[in-house]
Amino acid sequence: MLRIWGRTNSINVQKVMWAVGELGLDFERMDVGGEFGGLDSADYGALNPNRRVPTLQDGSFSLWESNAIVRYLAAKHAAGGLWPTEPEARAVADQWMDWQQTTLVPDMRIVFWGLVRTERGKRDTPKIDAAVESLKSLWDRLDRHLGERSFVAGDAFTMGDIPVGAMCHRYHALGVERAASENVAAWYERLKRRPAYQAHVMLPLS
Ligand SMILES: N[C@@H](CCC(=O)N[C@@H](CS)C(=O)NCC(=O)O)C(=O)O
Repeated sequence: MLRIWGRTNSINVQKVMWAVGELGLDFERMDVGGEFGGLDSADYGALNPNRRVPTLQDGSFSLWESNAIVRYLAAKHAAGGLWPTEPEARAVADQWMDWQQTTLVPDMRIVFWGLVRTERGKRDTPKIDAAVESLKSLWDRLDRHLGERSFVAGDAFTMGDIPVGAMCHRYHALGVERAASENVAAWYERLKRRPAYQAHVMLPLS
């Protein structure tokens, strides 16, 4: 059985849990990180030297980095489905997975930490406002891409939808001003109909 280490309110854990849910795999999840602590132990450090969540254990194999875990699970259990076998579709899925980590995360982190994890009086409002503005044009890039396809890598749901899809729920839940982004909105509605998204991603912000 798979073991996933990480608290449910971590977006990076949510990506992995969503993938596990889509694949219908048996799992046990261990609450570590955030208020649960546990990342400083020697045993956890041996599994994940970054001391972050998530970490996956699959038998004697362990893996960290959420997007790498999603790719691993998809390749192992759903080649031709969640893991596209056609090279161009897989590359496009990979592209948007990397884009989420490298391009979307910095501004999303500023807004999420600023509004959800920082007391009102201590917020750096100009910095948060600038990130909110920047996010409009970032999400617009995905909006233009989704104008020509139903999902990130084509007309079927794949691993490429998972990192940006998890972040999309968080973006909407933050309640900040967003651009119209009609294609993102329609795609988000499609994601919201997926039981694994409802179970593992559509959780209250905390
Ligand atoms: N790039 C890593 C980032 C991992 C990361 O920063 N995780 C955060 C939670 S989203 C964490 O472990 N924070 C410390 C904690 O939970 O105590 C990944 O995608 O897995």
